[in-house]
Amino acid sequence: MGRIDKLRELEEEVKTTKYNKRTQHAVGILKAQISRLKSEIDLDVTKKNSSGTNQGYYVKKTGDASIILIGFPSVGKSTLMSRITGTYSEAAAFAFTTKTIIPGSMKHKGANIQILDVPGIIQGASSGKGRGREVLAAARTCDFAMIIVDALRINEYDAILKELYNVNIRLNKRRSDLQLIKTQSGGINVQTTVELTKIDEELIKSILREYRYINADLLIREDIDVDDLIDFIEGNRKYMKSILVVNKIDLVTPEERKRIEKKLKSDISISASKDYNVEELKDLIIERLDLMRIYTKEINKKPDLEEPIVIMRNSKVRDVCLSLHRDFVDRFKYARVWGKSVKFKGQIVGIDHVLSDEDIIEIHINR
Ligand SMILES: Nc1nc2c(ncn2[C@@H]2O[C@H](COP(=O)(O)OP(=O)(O)OP(=O)(O)O)[C@@H](O)[C@H]2O)c(=O)[nH]1
Ligand SMILES: [Mg+2]
Repeated sequence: MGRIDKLRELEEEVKTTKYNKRTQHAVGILKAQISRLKSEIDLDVTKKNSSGTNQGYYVKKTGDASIILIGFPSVGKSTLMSRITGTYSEAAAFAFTTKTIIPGSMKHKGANIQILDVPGIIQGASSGKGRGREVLAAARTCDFAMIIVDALRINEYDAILKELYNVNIRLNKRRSDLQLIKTQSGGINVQTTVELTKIDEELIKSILREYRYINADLLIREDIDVDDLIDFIEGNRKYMKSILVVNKIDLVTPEERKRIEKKLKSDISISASKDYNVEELKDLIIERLDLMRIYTKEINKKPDLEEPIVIMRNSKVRDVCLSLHRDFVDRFKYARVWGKSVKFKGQIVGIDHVLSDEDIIEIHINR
């Protein structure tokens, strides 16, 4: 049996197994097997693609952060794109109007945000339907996902989440706080600092064995489930933040709007074509992106307080270096920092120092 058939078979088995205490163990192991198989298949696809058959989309990153618009066809992605960036992207009443990635930039509150308008995705996108794989691959390179749902077709939301999950994108989560170290002998040891309510030690060990761990120490610091553990072991998951936008809110009654917002727990309702709530959406994007401003200063000069570098919150000195010039990382000696991230004014820090909003930085490099 080919790997794809095997994958289908395992997925079917999970689907048809009633989940309860008794089957929990078996389902956990099946999930690990599925995940491993998927990674193997993905690796093959990547290898094939890099040999030149299918390059996918490549978009140069510009600006302080990038956001991808994700939604089914005709939900209004391009209409919104044109509205918030000033870059025209064709919109029309039929599906798959947008056929490639169209980048635009949204300037708001001092930040310059790249927005990618992309073809709509549909159910099965992650396994290659439509332009699904390319779009989802592009999503992985972005900092943020804006999920757009049509107010008249809100049932599509679950399908989108599923497709994103299938390509290993995890929304509004972070990698679990675990520590896994291969050892020479002694089997698998599991240590926990919290009570585990969703997975037991036996299952943890079985899953690790699926991944060919024979001797290892695992330290668990939070109440994880099977999926969290698999995500951790696989390590190739993309954790990204997202905003859920309901568009075309002009087409529903106020009562219906309330019902939708409650059901989806959406972040904002807008009308891209009627320009309703679009400014509020722009504010929300900036707020959720969690950006910070870093001022640079040359040695023996005053800092430039006019034009900060805008960068993701919790970025390191390294990220500032990268945004200035690639060379700065290789030639980095040390940096001096003034501001909230340091104890003393002009404190000397290394390249992995985490900066705070409105810090001033002076970078010293080897000449
Ligand atoms: N009533 C209403 N119609 C809208 C709104 N936003 C977009 N539309 C219409 O919805 C249709 C589809 O809009 P597009 O912007 O092309 O949608 P899209 O998501 O980019 O579609 P694809 O590129 O095919 O994936 C167009 O006819 C738009 O005019 C809205 O807020 N209200
Ligand atoms: Mg479009």
